[in-house]
Amino acid sequence: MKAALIGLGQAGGRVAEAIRDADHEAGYDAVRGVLAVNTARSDLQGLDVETMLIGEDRVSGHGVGADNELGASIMQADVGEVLTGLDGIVHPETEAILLIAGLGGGTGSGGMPVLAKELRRLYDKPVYGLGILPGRDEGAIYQKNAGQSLQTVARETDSVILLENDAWRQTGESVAESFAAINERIAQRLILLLAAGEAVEGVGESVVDSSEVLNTLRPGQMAAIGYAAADASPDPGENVNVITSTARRALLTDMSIPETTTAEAALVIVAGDPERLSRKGVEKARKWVESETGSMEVRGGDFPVPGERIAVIVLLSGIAGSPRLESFMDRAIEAAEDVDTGPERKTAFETDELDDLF
Ligand SMILES: Nc1nc2c(ncn2[C@@H]2O[C@H](COP(=O)(O)OP(=O)(O)OP(=O)(O)O)[C@@H](O)[C@H]2O)c(=O)[nH]1
Ligand SMILES: [Mg+2]
Repeated sequence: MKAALIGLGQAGGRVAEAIRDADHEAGYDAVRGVLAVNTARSDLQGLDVETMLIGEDRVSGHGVGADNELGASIMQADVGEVLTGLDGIVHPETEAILLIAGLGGGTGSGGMPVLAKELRRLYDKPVYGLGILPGRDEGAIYQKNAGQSLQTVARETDSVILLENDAWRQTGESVAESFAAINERIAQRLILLLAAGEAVEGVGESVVDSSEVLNTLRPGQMAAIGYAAADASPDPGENVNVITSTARRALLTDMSIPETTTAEAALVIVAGDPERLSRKGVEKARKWVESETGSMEVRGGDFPVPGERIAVIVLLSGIAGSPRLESFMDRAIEAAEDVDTGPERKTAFETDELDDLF
């Protein structure tokens, strides 16, 4: 699928750049334009993509400091400029626009729903979100921002693919230490999804094409993605079990929203050398995902790429019932209460139960 990427805020810009790099490295040519938008000048300077600074009149290039209402208001005020900046980024052949942001901050969190709404009015193309949710040990303001933003993003985009920052974190690493590694993992998975059906020679009927990705991502729904890979045998017959066990690992151990195994629709993409891929294996994996997710709408197909390994992508759409997503929303609601009453809250040293001496 030919995609335009718009990274909003710090996380958005970095992840957009990582996806573009993964696309170039693999030679897929699915990413046809990238723009990074931020209110913080210094966060744009390190990026090797086209950039745009917004809100300079209000925050002088210093970011919005996790104030997502300010982030939304700045995007609203400067949206004309952003849309003009997309002239060279969104082309007639573009099949989807992907907005990317950390939903816990200010610029991306507030900016994504505002920009999505305007883009959907302007373009006759699907507008998707890739939203990063804060890890469990991030502060209350991030949880609150992300909960608020997620609700609005789900409403204003054609679908939002979610990632929780704890999902692919290695134990012992802080969130900040692992950003680069997490961003690479996001890129590796997203690019397979975007590139499936692109740059494929000698397309067979079992090959996934972009319409299957588009049809799996349903309007108003939240989605998650998982990935796993394994060495494959030169004999496709021996790879039936390799494909099914890899699909199992992708769904059970790697989802971008962990512990998410039910969905309304799903797509299973099996990437590998056509000489090694087994049609039977792909069909078995698809059937297994059907029974595991309880979805009657599971698409499956292959993505012919050279190499000795087989990789499986599982895309789940309609994951509102995910327990992990529910516990995130609980966290966000609780954080909103804390943040609202925050400034007046008494500490242990300022309690009503003890009178001051004088
Ligand atoms: N995966 C990942 N998450 C990030 C990265 N940078 C920040 N985050 C997460 O994104 C959220 C904060 O969003 P940022 O992108 O830093 O905020 P912003 O949009 O720049 O907004 P302001 O800085 O408030 O103006 C937090 O939950 C962070 O954990 C990154 O490079 N990768
Ligand atoms: Mg920032």
